[in-house]
Amino acid sequence: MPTVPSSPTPAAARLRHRRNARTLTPGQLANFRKAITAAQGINDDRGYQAWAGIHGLPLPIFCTHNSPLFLPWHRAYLYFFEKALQDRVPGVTLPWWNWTMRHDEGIPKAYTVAKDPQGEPNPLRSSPIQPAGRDPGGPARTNRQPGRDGAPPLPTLAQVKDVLELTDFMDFQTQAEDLHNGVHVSVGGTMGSVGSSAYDPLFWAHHAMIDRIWRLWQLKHPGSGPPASLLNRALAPFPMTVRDTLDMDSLGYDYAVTTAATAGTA
Ligand SMILES: [Cu+2]
Repeated sequence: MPTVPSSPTPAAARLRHRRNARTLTPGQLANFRKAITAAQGINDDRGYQAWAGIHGLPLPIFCTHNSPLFLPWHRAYLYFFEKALQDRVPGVTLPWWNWTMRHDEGIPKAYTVAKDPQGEPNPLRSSPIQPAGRDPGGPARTNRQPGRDGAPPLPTLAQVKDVLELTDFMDFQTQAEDLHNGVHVSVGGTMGSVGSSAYDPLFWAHHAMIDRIWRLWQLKHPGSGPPASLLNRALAPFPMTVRDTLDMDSLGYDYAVTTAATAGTA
């Protein structure tokens, strides 16, 4: 179990911005790759394998799907994983994959090219999967199968806009999770497995997009949120409750151009 800080960073911390994976500067992309590579090189509970293992395998499976905690739990997960990356490279943030854009390209090139500009293997393309993190008989590295026969198309901007119109948090969350499921299935391979999906570096970019959609929804429906009965629910194994995930100022991050753009324009 990775060691997590005892409490979220206080409000005074500087606000950091997550960015669109397709518009990272070469320096931002290089820093993010450096952080992932550094995390991959650590074999204790600060390392990539340990963080990926929280979601699904090895057991216990902590992630919450089909649950009222889906969005808050994954927000906490990304928050602490991003902190772990910032321990490797100060200031890095998780990019998001806006899967409503560039359906012709599909997965952003940052995540698909074989080599980085220095000719080193691209750590965002695939990751090892520790033996206990594999599905029975599953592969030792992550893989993807987008565009295979039967792969559903990625969600569209119109679908995201419809979901953002929903005024009730639980309705919104359920439909956002449905869109999210479709992306996992569309990518296929490791991303199609709850047990192993978090080992694929693309997982974090996909979930950052889901988290961003929640942020856009929060801005659109300022008086709405999870029902009071959920606010004190704990988000194990993280030292956060649902309430702790609601205020971006206290979390210390936001999405670049969030307030100016809809989900489709960045
Ligand atoms: Cu997911």
